[in-house]
Amino acid sequence: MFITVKLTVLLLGLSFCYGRRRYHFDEEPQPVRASKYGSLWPLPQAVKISEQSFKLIKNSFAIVDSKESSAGPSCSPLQDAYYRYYDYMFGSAKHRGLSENRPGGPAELSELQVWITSPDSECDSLPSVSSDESYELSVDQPYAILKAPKVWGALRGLETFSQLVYEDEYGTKTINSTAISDFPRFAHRGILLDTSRHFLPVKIILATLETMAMNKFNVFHWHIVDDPSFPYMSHTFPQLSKQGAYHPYTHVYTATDVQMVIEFARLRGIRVIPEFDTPGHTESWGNGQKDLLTPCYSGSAPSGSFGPVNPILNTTYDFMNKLFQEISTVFPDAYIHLGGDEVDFSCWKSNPDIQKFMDQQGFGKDYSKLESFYIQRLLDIVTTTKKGYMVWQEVFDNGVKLKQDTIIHIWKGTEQQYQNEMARITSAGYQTLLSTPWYLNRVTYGQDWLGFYKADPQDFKGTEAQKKLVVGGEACLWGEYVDATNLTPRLWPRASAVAERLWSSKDVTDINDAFSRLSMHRCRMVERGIPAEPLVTGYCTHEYR
Ligand code: CP6
Repeated sequence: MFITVKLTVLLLGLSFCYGRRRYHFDEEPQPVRASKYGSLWPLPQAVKISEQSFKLIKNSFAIVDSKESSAGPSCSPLQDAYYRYYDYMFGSAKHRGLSENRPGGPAELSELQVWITSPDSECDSLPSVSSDESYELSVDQPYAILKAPKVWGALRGLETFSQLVYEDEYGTKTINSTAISDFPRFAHRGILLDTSRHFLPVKIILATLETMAMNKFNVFHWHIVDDPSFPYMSHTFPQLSKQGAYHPYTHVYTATDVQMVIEFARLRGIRVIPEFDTPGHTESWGNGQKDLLTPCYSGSAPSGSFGPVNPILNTTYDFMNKLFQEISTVFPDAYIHLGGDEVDFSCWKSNPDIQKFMDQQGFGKDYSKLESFYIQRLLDIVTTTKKGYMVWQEVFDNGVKLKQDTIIHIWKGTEQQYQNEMARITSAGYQTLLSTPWYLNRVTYGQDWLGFYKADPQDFKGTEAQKKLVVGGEACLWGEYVDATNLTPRLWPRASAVAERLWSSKDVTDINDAFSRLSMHRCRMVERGIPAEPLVTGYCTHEYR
């Protein structure tokens, strides 16, 4: 239920100005009006903003634990976030003389009290797919209160609180009396980064995690290795990155790097799910691991090139066993992504040993049966690590037997095709995750955020029970044409459109309202130092510098 009161003076601080003319959307040209929800993004489930406003004064405002909170000064995700959000709210505040004490100005709000209501705050835990991210925020006198069962909800609520703060016409930090009750629509809201096509320095991964938190994303899908390079430094198989990375020392992720990424993400309520994609997309693995890949043949002799992982050798499975034992301890999340996409059969077809094996197994000429044979054995290995797994859709399409808690990740097809795929997967009782409409590496001219925004992961033919099996979605930034120079503006604010689709209520579909809020949200990211690209013509009050 949304009860709202008209706002008058809001939106001055973080304004994106529309100037003298109308902006024309693809379909329906309409004048752009400021949203009654200010710059909130993604829009909370229930918002009530009143006209009464309070001022926030840098030197007297504080974010504190409430007396009743189950979290205290040793709760690192909260203490860290208090500093972060204090800086975001006041960092750019210039000293503006006596404006804060002008006569007739608003009353002061001096505290935000944060109250973790459940006995176990989960301060020292890792976020998971079942983490409670709900919160309730009340901004009123004498102090604002943020109530959340767990730290994860408090983190989301702190971001929301910071989004309510704006500068009034005197430059005073101001917040309106507000009541918000909020929770995510989907539990899995991810970003995929590809660190194989181009190496991404840890610094830009951390900057992406920081921006993800501003957009309430909660999963970093780390497509860490692929054909062109193997930057993951394995302690069991050091040759993999020595021979397979673009550079053995400068273009690798050490154990310390990986731990840093995981802890930085945890402090923001973000899970890190690594993907070690096999049996295809493994060219770089072959450099450091003899006999792992299938030798391709040209006629009766090996051609010198290699194909997918060789599925007919026991040594392959010994290797996978040891590697996934390591991965399952280095990456603490309960899930690992096992890939399984785009396996090219031509090399397998050319190899006489593989042909013989196909005959022995009775696979005939159906190479998807060989692929399934491999994946089945890999799944058995990963099951011994007690992890859940995610796989790309081909694994389901090929009829591999999957554990019931497997998450099937949809990445291809037209709208019609991916919606049919979602119907098939969920009617078989599996959980699913959508990426097809959210390939942010694809660029077109114009406002392509609209297309990302309009896609809805529950728009397919199915029962309510089937719709519940949709765990969420991921925006993908494949790395062929992306490195640290262009990653950030390619991701933001286009990924923000996906963020709102995955967090907010299904009926949040007003394009004009979204445009207004997203323009301001984008300016806020710019103000926070993130070079997020513009949606269309216009300007920010505080431009990027
Ligand atoms: N790499 C891997 C890729 C892609 C996939 N897997 C991909 C395919 C088509 C497009 C974009 C990315 N680059 N390992 C498919 C999941 Cl358009």
